[in-house]
Amino acid sequence: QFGPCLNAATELLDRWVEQGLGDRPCVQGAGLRWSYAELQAEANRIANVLVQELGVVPGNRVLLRGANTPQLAACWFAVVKAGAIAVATMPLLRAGELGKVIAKAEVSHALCDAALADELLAAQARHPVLRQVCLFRSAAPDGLEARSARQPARFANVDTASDDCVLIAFTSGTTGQPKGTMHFHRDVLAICRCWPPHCLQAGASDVFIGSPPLAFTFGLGGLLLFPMSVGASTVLLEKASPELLLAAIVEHRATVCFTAPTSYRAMAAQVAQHDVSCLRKCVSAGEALPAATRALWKQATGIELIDGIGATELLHIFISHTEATAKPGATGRPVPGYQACILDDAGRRLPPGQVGRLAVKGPTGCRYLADERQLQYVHDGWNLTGDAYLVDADGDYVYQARTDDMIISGGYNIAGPEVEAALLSHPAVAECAVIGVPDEERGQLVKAFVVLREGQGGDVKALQDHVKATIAPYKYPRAIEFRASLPRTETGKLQRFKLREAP
Ligand code: 3SK
Repeated sequence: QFGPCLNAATELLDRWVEQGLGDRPCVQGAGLRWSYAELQAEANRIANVLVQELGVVPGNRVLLRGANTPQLAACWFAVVKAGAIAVATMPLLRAGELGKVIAKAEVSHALCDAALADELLAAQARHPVLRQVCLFRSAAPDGLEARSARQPARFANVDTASDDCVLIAFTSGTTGQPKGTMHFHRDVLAICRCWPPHCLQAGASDVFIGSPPLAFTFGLGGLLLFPMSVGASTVLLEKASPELLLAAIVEHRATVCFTAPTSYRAMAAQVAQHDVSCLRKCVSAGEALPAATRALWKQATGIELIDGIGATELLHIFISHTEATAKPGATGRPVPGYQACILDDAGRRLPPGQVGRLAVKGPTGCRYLADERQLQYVHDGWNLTGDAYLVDADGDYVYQARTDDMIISGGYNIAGPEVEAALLSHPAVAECAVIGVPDEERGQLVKAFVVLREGQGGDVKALQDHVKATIAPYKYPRAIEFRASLPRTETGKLQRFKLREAP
């Protein structure tokens, strides 16, 4: 475990420079390539700006807003060094959503990419609690670059306690109601010591790349904390559509990729035209991985996806397999350091084979910021993640659905994602979402929303027959609607609640 005084930036960044390894490549993107020493110098200068010019004191909440760039990474470490709390926000948030974050987290300062300033300034006008906004990637005389150029490249990190808060990560989950989750310095280091050494096994020569924003803890861990915890380098992409991600993998000879199942599915269709022989580890999280997507990626690249389930509330992945132990359809086992079990609605443990609520305990856990939903999430020290799982005969955890995505139709319990996986194994289907809609006769009716692959026609009966032939026939979608796209969060999660609101 960790001692009482600890600053996560000392462990993840400064340590390498102190060990004489400052020249190692650390972070690249947006036309920049910084070594560990260069990132440290940038972060130190920004920390000096925060403290000396903007009046930040330990415990202040500093909102960070920007696409994935080395500058955003430097801002993140500057806030941590200054003993302040980084409030991560998704780049696509609008003024109204930013306002909720500012009010809830009592944000006093913000570092914002100049290209994304308008919505933040509009939010600031309505929330004067946000006293100072400083823009980076800006040529303005009071911009962060001009200010930091005047500051020394040395900074003595604030001597924070290991259980001082360092990060408030917001999650809207799949319901649209944002919640702030608080994480300590020790949590940031704990996630680097649990999943990566056991399930990823990356080393200093690896080059990490991927699509999740640093504002999403999947991206913060996978694209910043984990590479830096082993002295590796990372490529931060401002835009990471599947096409751009594939091209960037080739350009940077990336070896470790983090992205969501939908992105692997889209990349698999194009990968034959690219030399991705550099890739050695591919991590899928953010959403349940359909077996068909695992198979597609393996067929296209020879690489077994490392699947995992994490949660913003627990900071990162807590159940996962390695690529050596991967089993189609199963997420894996509790990551060393974490325990898991399956509970019924009354909180009793269920035996293998029975579907219930996933409960998780470990070095990280849910601490909602001023939110009574804490009472629903944590019981007796167990975090109830909102996922329905079963443990199979081998002891592997098998995802069924979000607990609110279980469909009860004609007396049967049907997991929407299982029907989605069956539909996805049909060659005409690019994407799909399955929900339960009210039905007089059956209670709920299984309804699928399907996005077709280019050039494919929508044949409802063919898709229904395909599902009936793939899984138990009673699960087939009795209603199918074709759509051009599906509602997703910025992190790629399906927003089934939006389909439920207006099915
Ligand atoms: O949302 C998730 O599934 C997730 C996965 C990995 C790390 C963090 C998160 C929030």
